[in-house]
Amino acid sequence: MITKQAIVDRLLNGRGAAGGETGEAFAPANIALCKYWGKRDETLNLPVTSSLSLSLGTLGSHCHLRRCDGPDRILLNDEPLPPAHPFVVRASAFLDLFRDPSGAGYAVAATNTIPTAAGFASSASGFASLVLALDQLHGWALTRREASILARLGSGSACRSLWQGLVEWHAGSAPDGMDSYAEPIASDWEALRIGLLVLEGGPKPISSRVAMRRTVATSSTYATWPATVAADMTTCKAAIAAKDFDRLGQAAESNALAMHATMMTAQPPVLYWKPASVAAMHQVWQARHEGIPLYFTMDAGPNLKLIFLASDEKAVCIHFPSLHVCIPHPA
Ligand code: 2P0
Repeated sequence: MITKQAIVDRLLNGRGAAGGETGEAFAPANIALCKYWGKRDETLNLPVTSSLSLSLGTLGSHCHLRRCDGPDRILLNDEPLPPAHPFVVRASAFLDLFRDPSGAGYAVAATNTIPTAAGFASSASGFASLVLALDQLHGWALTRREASILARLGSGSACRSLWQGLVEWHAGSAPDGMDSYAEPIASDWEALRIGLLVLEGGPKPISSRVAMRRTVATSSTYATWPATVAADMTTCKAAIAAKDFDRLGQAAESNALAMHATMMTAQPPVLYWKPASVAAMHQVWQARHEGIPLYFTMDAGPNLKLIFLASDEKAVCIHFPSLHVCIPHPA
């Protein structure tokens, strides 16, 4: 088995002469239009399939970093977290991969601009911003591809949070994952919009990591998932090249529903949907029936994300007044 430490040591070998006192970075959150659901390597977060995402613009994570004496000190949204907090345990285990030989700690101040009460995951932007801040602090001069590989070791979807806009994560096939990284999809499609529809906050009944593992191990329909994603990726990329919004929206919505279908057929089943989620899906379909090109996607939670074009924002917000609209390519 290849360890995370082996990958980090190989990537950072001989680097770090020009470090500074602090590191500071922002990374946007991202929402997948073609989902990452299932790992071929649990240690290195290597996915079964490629995936494709859209960033949330100014919604994401800021990370400020410096060295400190003693154990790591972690502030989340200005609140000091106790050492046993799950966020501290996960962040410190990741920071262990990069620590100076002295074993000194890191003082991390993480601030999420994504509404935390809304139940939207911020681990992707959190790990991406942490890697960029570590790069500054240590002076590694990482390429974005190398940063993407390191962010993946923290959380799979974090490898897509190094860029704004449309991003593809190449699944790769190498056992060490050096060919499993993300990169932006060249596109000047500035009219794309994504909206967050908050239906329920609160903690998830089951983490996406656990649900993913259970789906791969037990779902009676998971065998069809890789071919479904491959076809949806091809459709989405062709739709992006042609700026064919309906084709993109249809493939993204269908991909999200197919992912949820693999969870529902796991044992025991995983169903993140709540009555309000289903009601919102019907509302999206009704809006579409009325002529508004509007599509949804859904992740490991009950909330929906709506995809539409800037020209339809007013009409969409009449149907969904509480929608938080994001511009994936902020100025
Ligand atoms: C995605 N999700 O593509 C999919 C769709 C959730 C549903 O990536 O175990 O937090 O850290 O690699 O990245 C959430 O999974 O999982 C996720 P780990 P991660 O956005």
